[in-house]
Amino acid sequence: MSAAATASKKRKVLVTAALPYSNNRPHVGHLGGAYIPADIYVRYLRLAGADVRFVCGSDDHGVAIMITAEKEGKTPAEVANYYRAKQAEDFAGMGISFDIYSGTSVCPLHAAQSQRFFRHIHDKGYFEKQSSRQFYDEARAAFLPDRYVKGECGFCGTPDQNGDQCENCGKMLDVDSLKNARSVLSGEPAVVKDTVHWFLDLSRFGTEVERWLETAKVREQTKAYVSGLLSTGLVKRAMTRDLSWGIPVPLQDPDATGKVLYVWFDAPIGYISFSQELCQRAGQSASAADAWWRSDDAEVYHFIGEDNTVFHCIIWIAMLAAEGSTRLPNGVIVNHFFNMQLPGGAVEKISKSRGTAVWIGDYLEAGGDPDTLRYYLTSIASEKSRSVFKPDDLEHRHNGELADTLGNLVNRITSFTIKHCGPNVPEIDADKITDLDRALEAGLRSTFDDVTRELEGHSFKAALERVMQFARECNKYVDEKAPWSSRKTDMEATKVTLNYVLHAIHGLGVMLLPFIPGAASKIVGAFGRDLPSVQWLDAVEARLVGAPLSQPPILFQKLGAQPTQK
Ligand code: B3M
Ligand code: ZN
Repeated sequence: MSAAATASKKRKVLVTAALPYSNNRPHVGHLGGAYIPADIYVRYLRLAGADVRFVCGSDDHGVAIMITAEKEGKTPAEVANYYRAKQAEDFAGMGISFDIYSGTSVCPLHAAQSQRFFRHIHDKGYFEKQSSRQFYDEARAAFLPDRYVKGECGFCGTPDQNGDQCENCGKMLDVDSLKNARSVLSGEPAVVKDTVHWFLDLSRFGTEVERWLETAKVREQTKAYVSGLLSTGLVKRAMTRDLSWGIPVPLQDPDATGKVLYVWFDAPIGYISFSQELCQRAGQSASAADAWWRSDDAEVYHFIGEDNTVFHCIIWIAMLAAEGSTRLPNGVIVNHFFNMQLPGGAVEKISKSRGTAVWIGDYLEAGGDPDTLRYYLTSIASEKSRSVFKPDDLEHRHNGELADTLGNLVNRITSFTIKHCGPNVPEIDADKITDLDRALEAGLRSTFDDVTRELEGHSFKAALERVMQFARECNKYVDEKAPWSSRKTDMEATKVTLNYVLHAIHGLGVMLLPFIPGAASKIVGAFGRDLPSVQWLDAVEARLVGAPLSQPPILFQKLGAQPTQK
């Protein structure tokens, strides 16, 4: 049985979703990769009675934002503020239920928290100040961090790679292993020059990372990937940069002048500073966030896309171990990317520049139902390997699964019951209960157990499939029991059928709340239940006899259908 269902003490869980760079609006790949799975988990935990905080915000520093600012003729802060607001709007439109959406350049606690972290690690002697060779753009007289340079991976030869990591082989890259590097700023070949930086020798924390990986909740392929990186050995990484936009390096050292913290140093600290900001907004002190970040009773989970794995499963763990006052996360849940099927059938990577992305803002603006997209993205979730987003498939599943299997079941059973038995869940005569009815009830229970287990194990796709399998069982049950004909000869037996299937529908509604909150709240609403009072266990334990029943609105209109003639 799940911890959530049996624990007497309230479980405390903090869930984060990757902080998107604030130079972009989210597309379906982002949503399906991190934000929807995190939101499903959070909604489930809230229903299960846990004390949850869902923390996110934008990653405002770093080169990505500077490049956009340069292109758009704006300041980095203007770019960050613009996109942060758009991101918040898109996430809200999709029902992503963050408790806070802050930003690393606007959270009032973030700079100080990041500097404290840096100083603490520095005071413990874990940084090595070193002159290092960095790419440099002579035309622009600027050092070129990670993403300001592109070149060929020296390990596998893949062209057009950023300076930090090869997208193809996953190896970390540096001035020696990135070949034929060119500056993104000027397009000129990048030269290599000396500059002083503060390095964290990750190999000093190899044992901590390894030990963490043994017990952390991570998917199998994540574990294999990180173990692989550990076995080839960890390197020193510079935690400072020569940039004008970022959090100043907090040291009284002339060499620190003009330098800022590496964006991947300050960004994950955002998880902590935003949690503190959330506490302050609730009228508590910032240190109230320690109940999650420093207590062994709490759990912390990070949801991310595959490209962020190294940063969360190695660098962040090493940073936390070095700093020492904050607990390590209980899990890092990684999803792979989606590819996109284009008209004509070809499959490509989602790419902004090639125009293959489906933007959330566009989807919502065109009147797209957030539930449909949440459902579809979960049903194709890339939990084990990359999967493909197929626009036709989205419509197909919406019509076949959401409208026909689910919506139709709910609408026809509620309207049939109200018409023939009145506006309450019917009472039943126990003598009329048959094996078919008992089997449906047992099916609801086993579905609930399976779905709970899958959600606890972060297998959201399997959890949703299991719920929908039960929806099909419900349809089969109704077809077999045929209440539309039994009502003519045996109203009492018909009431049993309706009572049982209504309990099942209610259970479906509760179990679907994390996945498709809009439609699912209409389902539980049909039983006169208002959301805050609904609990996860109600899916199987609610006693609904006599509960007021109302006809919910049509849950899902078919997509692509011609308007019907009146
Ligand atoms: N901003 C990378 C990304 O948006 C980075 C994530 C930070 S999570 C702390 O993919
Ligand atoms: Zn490579």
